[in-house]
Amino acid sequence: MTPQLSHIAAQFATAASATEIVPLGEGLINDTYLVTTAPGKPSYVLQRINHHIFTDVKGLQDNIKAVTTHIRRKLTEQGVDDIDRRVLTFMPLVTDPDTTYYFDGENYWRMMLYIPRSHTYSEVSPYYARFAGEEFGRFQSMLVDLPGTLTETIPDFHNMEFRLTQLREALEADTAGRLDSVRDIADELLSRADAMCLAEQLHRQGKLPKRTCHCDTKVNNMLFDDEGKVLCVIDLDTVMPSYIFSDYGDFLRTGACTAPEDEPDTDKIDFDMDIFRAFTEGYLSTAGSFLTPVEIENLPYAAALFPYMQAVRFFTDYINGDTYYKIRYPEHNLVRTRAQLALLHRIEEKMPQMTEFIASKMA
Ligand code: GN1
Ligand code: MG
Repeated sequence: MTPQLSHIAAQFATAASATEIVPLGEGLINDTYLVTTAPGKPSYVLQRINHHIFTDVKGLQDNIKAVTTHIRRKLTEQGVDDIDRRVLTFMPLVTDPDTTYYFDGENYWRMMLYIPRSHTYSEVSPYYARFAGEEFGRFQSMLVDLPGTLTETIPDFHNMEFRLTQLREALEADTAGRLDSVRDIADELLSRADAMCLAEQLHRQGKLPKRTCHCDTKVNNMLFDDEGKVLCVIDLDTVMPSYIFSDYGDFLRTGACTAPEDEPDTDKIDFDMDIFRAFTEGYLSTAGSFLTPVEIENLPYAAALFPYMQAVRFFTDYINGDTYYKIRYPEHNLVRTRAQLALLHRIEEKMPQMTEFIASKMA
């Protein structure tokens, strides 16, 4: 535990002071630590917010407050008894009960209650995928009547047209001089550009609404209890208005993929239809009541869109010289890109089956 970290932890109004602070999780953007305090007292999660990416930290924390307060109220109305395990609790500053972040002159920090006896997984079985689908659908449905509008913490975050503009700019500049050796990937990505911007096209035609979405529904952004039941959704940084495709598609990108998102051996990458079916069934059971026919019929497109968008984002970062995502080795973003493209290919083969399954559920 460095003196700097314990000094930061001490800025927050917690039940007891830190005795141990160790790194936690594997996020690609923020730095996360588990803070242990005295025996019998709660533990906490301390996070350094990447403010180069989340430039409006106040707006970010205001969003999170609006969302967690709203969900807390809904759970209370529903008579749920273990509310502190079902929604995140952010700690205020010792000096200011209305502020949930601390600026140390260089970095922004926040702290939340650690939910004991909780687990995250990087893979799920079909059995748990069903619970995950139900929970993300429930999360979206609880936020359907969220008063006011949320800030787009990262503007145009899941806007495919914008992500392609960033890619084209990166290719044009070729800052790191890497384009020559990977031109085939650039060509493949650009050849699908128009088809993959369907969501923006539908939105402009007034056929696709924006709703409050989580926008980072990777499988490891969900907490499960000891019995494997879903407790709650975590990592609320990107909760913002988006198309429901975001949450549906990004879960399947990681949850239904048979390998990690940076698997170097693309032969190991497949799209697991059992997980697809279980997740989709769960999702439709809780979100089906508010989804429109256009949203439902384009769920297979959503499943393809997110590996594609992630390939575009990883590749853009590779071309830019790795300025956005944390990398563990020089070619990491390129390996990630290839893995996402391989997954996209597997998904494209299975889209007719997906369409058929969804139609059968809605019949
Ligand atoms: C980032 O920080 P993390 O790992 O939860 C990224 C997501 C990507 C994901 C890919 C703010 O999420 O959009 O899908 O990496 N978050 C941001 O693993 O860019
Ligand atoms: Mg995360």
